[in-house]
Amino acid sequence: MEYKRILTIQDISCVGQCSLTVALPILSACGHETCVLPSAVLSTHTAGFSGFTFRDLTDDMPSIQAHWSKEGIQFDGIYTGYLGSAKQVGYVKDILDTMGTADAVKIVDPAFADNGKLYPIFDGAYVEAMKTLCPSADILLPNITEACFLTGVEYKEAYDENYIRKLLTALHKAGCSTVVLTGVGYTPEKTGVVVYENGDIRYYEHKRIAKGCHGTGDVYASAFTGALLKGKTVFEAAKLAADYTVLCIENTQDDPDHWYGVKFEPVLSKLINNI
Ligand code: PXL
Repeated sequence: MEYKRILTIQDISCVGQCSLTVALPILSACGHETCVLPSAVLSTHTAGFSGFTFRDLTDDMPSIQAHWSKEGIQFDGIYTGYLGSAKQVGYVKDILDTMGTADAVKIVDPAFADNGKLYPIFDGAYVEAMKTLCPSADILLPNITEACFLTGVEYKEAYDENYIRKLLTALHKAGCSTVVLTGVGYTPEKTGVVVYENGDIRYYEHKRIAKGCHGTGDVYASAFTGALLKGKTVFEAAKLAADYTVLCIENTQDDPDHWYGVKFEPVLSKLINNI
């Protein structure tokens, strides 16, 4: 049985079901050894809670990496998400470039914006730094907002296939080889993911659940990484992760008190069975 060692770099939001509290259980449940590098520690995530604490761990990164190098530690997969600062993006780029095994898979979820807007702690300098990270990724997992910030293409709420093709071409020019673009829907009832690989574009469409939920990007990226490292193709992993994310939203939508994340744990077995 394949047993891969994955490093995931993203924040710990102590409460809020996102980032490491989602990635670690999902990747472990998929059967991978999961190592973590926390980018920051927050009391909660920043989408809907006010007064959250934020401890930036940027300055710890070089010594952690140096220790791993001294120990000869390498990773079969490196998956990055929400990072702590523009300076940190430089350190993470070095980790992507140097800490993988010869055939390591590197997955970057830009995780800095949604619905046309940057998340609260980020600014233009952070976006510029993220542009330098893209060429170090084998697979980029942006939503449409992030793809627009990374390419300068105008953000649109309503669009057609030509617009999506333009975004993918612009991302490719920016150095992204394979792209899984999330949240692409052409009708009110459906949404889906577009996979851009070797110049080919494939679309997996599935039902759109009216209620948008926080943390679904992290659930999606973690399930995608877990499935890919289990030997699924990029398109198969994109599809499995989409189906799992829909299940997580369905499992949460009837509980108004659970506005801050999705109840992904009770349906994890469905993801594992499909992998
Ligand atoms: O789910 C993305 C995410 C991760 N981490 C933190 C966030 C968000 C989205 O807002 O605030 C801290």
